[in-house]
Amino acid sequence: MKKSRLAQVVVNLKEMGLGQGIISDPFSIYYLTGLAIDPGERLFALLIKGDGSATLFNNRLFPLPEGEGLKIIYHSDGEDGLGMLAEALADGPLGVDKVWPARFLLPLLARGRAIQPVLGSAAVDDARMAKDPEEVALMRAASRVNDAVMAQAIAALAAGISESEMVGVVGDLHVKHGADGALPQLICFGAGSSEPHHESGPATLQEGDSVILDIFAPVRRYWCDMTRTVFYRSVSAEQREVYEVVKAANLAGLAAVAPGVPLMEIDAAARRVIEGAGYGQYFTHRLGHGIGLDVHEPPDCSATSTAIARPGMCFSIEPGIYLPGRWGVRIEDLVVVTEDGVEVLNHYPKELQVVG
Ligand SMILES: [Mn+2]
Repeated sequence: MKKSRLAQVVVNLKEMGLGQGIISDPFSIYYLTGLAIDPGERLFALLIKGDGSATLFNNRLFPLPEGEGLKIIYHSDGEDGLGMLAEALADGPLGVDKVWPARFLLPLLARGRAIQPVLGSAAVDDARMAKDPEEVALMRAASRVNDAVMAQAIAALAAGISESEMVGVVGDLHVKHGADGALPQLICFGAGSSEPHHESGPATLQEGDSVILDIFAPVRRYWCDMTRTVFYRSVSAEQREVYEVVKAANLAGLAAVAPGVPLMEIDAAARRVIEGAGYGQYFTHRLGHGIGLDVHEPPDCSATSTAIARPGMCFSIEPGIYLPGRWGVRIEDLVVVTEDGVEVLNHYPKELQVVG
C-alpha cells in the first residue's frame, strides 16, 4: 500500500461525510496499492473504510501479492464476489467511483441493504491531482522521453511520407526510448492540422504544410503529452503570424501558472493573447487537461474550471488556432505546479521551424 496516499483518501472521504468508499478505477487502485491488472469485465474493487482499512475484491484469475495494510478477498468465476463485497459494507452512505459499472452497482442495490450510494470519486481524484515527489519524478522522466522522441520524429519528416507512417515512426521511437508501448499518435499534415482531433490517415507531406505532432505515451505508467507544429519546406506570412500568436499564448499560459491561481485564469491568460490577435473564434478547445496515470484526468484547465493550482498538480498548456479546412497550429507543454511557481516538463524548443 501507498500509505500516505491512502491516508489522504480517507481524510477526503471523511470531509465528504463518508465512512466507506468503493474505488474501482484500475489506475486509482494502482495509485493506492501499487498493484495493476486489467480486470476486463470482472469485479475488481477496493473498499476503503474510515478506519483506514483497505480490502481488495478480486477474481482469482488475477493473483496479486498481499502487502502490508491490504487484505485481498478472492472470488472465482461462478462465485458471488459481489455478495462478498456486500457483506463487508456498513449500512449508510457509500462513496462510489464514477467509473464503477452499473452492472455491479445496480445488483448491489437490489440486495436490499440500507446503503445510500453517492458519487465518491472526488476523494481519490483530488488526491491524484497533487502528485507526490515520486510521481513528479516519473512525470519528469516521461516528458524527457517525449522531448527525445520529438527531435527524432521531426527529423524523420520526409517528402511523401504519410500521416499514418509517421504515427508508426513515433510509436517505434517511444518504445525505443522506454515508453510502455506504441500508441496511435495525432500526426496532422496540411488541412488535417485544422482539426484539433484529426484522425491520422493516408495524407502525404507536401511543401507548405503545417505539421502538427501531438505525441504521447505512458512511461512506467505516467503519461507524457507534447505538441509541436513545424512547417514543411516553406512557410507563409500568415502561418508565421499565427504561429507566433500561439507561441505567445503558450508562454502566457506557462507564465500564469503558480500555486493559488484558479485554472480558469490560466486558461484566460492564454486565451486573451489569441483573442487580442483577432483569432479568438479559432481557439476552439480548453487550454489544457490534467495528466498522470491517465492521459486526461482532473484538473480541467478551462474557462469553467473550478480547480485552483496547488503544488504537485500536473496539466497541459496547449493553445491552438485552427483555420477551418486550411491548417492549424498548436503548441503544448506539460507543467507541474511547484511551491513557488511552475516547472515546465518539456524542453523541446518552440522557435518556428521550417524543416525538410
Ligand atoms: Mn494534451
